[in-house]
Amino acid sequence: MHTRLSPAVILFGTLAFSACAGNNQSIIETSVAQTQQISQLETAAAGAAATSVPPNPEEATQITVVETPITVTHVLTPAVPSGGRLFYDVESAGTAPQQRAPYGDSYDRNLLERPFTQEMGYVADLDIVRITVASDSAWWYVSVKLIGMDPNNALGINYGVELDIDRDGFGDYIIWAHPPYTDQWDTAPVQIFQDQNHNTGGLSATRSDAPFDADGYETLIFDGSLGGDDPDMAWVRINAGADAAVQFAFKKSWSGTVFMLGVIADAGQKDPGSLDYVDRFTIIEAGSPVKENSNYPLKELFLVDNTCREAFGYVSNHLEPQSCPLSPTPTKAPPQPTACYGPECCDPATEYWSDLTQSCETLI
Ligand SMILES: [Ca+2]
Ligand SMILES: [Ca+2]
Ligand SMILES: [Ca+2]
Ligand SMILES: [Ca+2]
Repeated sequence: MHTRLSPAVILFGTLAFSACAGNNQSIIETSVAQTQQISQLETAAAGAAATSVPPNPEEATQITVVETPITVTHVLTPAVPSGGRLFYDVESAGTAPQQRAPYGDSYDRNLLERPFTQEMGYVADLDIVRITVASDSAWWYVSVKLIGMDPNNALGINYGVELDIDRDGFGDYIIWAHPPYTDQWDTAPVQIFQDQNHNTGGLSATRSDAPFDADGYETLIFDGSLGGDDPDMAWVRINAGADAAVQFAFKKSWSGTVFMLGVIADAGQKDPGSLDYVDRFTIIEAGSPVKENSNYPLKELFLVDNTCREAFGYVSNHLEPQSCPLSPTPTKAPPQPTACYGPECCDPATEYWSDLTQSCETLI
């Protein structure tokens, strides 16, 4: 159970008016609850309308805002996840001294690797490294490993989990957490927004449609600080383990068990109604964190990192828009002694090692 102060507006109205009828003047006070007197006043005012003096606006109405506590009582609390499936994001720690991301910023695919300020200052607490998704009978758990250790960074970082239920590349829900965070499961920092009019991907989930005006995830369906019909839908905590700088839990009974899932860390735009950000800014406006890109450095879109979307509850063909690439299939065949495998096999002048594909990829 937690208690929050939430603004509840209580009106103590003091309605005063001056009505002149010849030399007569009357001032009548009433409260909002005294509706009968208000009615009488309105009748009197109407009768004197021809000769009334307009009320002084400063004296006409007094509004007092009183904060009353809202108590949220929980029924079901997440447990401690174990196991789960991993997927990875590019990390920029190694290249941060050169004020650049190594790669991993594929603008048309809505894949952002921008844990940098607009001046290309690196923010480790924004840099997603890997995601672990686990479940039990009641919950999905999403653990986010960051390079940094302080999700309560003074920049104010929102962390989000995007769910694409029908796997069309247009996100359908975002579980959106805001600081301050604690190491205890809490719903108060969590909201869930839904896209009800299918425009989180703009016109296409596979390209930047900027400049495109849309409302992203526009509908708030859960606010953990207020409770609601189900006060237990989504939770967050921090520092839950080496791979869980930020950890989410959300109810299976709400989300179902089939979706694509991606994660975002955001200290820049911080606006679910503007996702996908690649549809708000052209690549020229947004800039690039990759030095080999002609749009380097970052410009309008910065302080944000996100992941590809991994499939859960079904067998993916990895062709879904915004999906993670196919991971190499584990094989029991012994490694070929002459085969070169690993980052040391890449030509540093033209290639980089990809944790996603487990192979050398050509620098863009
Ligand atoms: Ca990253
Ligand atoms: Ca969708
Ligand atoms: Ca798009
Ligand atoms: Ca929308």
